Amino acid sequence: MNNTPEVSVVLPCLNEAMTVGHCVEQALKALAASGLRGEVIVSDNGSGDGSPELALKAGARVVHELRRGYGSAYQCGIIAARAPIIVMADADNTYDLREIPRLVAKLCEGYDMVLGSRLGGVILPGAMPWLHRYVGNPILTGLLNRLFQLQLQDAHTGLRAFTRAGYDRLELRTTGMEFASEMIVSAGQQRLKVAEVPITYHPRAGESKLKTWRDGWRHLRYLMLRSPTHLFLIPGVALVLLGWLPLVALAAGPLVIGRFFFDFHYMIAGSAIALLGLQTLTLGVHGKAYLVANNLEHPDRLMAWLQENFTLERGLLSGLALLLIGLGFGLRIFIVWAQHGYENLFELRTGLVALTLAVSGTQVIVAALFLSLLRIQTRND
Ligand SMILES: Nc1nc2c(ncn2[C@@H]2O[C@H](COP(=O)(O)OP(=O)(O)OP(=O)(O)O)[C@@H](O)[C@H]2O)c(=O)[nH]1
Ligand SMILES: [Mg+2]
Repeated sequence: MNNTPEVSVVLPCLNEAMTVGHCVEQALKALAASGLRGEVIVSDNGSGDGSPELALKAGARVVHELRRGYGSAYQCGIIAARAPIIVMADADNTYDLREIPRLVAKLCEGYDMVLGSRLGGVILPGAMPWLHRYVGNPILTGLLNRLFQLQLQDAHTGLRAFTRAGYDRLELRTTGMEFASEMIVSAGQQRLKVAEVPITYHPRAGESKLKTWRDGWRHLRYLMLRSPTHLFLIPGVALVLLGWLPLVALAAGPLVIGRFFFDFHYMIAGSAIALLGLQTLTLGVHGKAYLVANNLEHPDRLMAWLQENFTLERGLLSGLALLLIGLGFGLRIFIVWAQHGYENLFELRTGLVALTLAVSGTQVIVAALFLSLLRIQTRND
């Protein structure tokens, strides 16, 4: 008889003595009732309340992870799972584990991952604080959808089913609660087929391990860092354009628009903004290259285009060209000054354009070198 489980249910557990035994039993019963060979793995993190013993008694396999954190616990538990289908859920009675077979059935329709949607299902009174229900979860899910072109109702649900093969493609590595975000972001990047099914969320027994502000920030921080396009590239391009606007518009002389008089002060600010923008923009390119090099992102159109066209040599040459144009303007100032007997130098406008071009050129040279360094890593990988 084949004893290999078809479904592994992984429950992370940190001091859930009140509920973990019930969760294990409920999961095992639900699997048996729908004719699925299953196992339950409880991933403990040094609970001091006897949770591991209770889990064991209820029929679970218990694994112990030394590194603290929700993500660490899952990584350890999922490594120990033996089935080709894995279900993750909390050990706190908030998810009705009798819903597991529904998620598995949906997965078997050909998906790589199925999420139990609380926001698209039922949230029982007292199950979710209003700050999470109406602020945290919708904002973080909305942001995630926007940044990574997804259309999910509830990205932070803890009840999920996925295939082992799909999971292995994600190469997840975060240790805290942001693991839940990482899984979704990576699933999007790896083009996993994801579906949602409505579920019911129940009030928790025992103390919550979720710290609203600490964990909310960990999610937000993670989402931002995985999207250099929004964090760096778009603001960088906007700043470069904003900075060059006064540099170009006022290069020939002051402008009067209505009651307003615009002079070189705006060019000084413009120069600083343009340089800051270019720096931010190049950080964005480097950030994207880093994600590609570490298999956290597939090269998009921009990165493919840069890979094709922005070789180190071309980067160095374009940077050098900008630097030389800047120096050329500088030389012109010097010549004009010399022609006037080195007196009364006031070439601020040209000077600012020259300075901005020369520094931008240098920055492009340095950025091209650094991008190449990141690409060496890509090739080695
Ligand atoms: N092993 C381990 N388990 C953890 C850790 N942090 C949380 N858990 C477990 O992960 C599950 C989710 O944590 P919860 O505190 O329920 O967080 P939540 O579901 O987002 O918040 P609530 O809605 O308040 O339940 C629970 O089963 C916890 O026991 C940890 O550091 N280590
Ligand atoms: Mg919970």
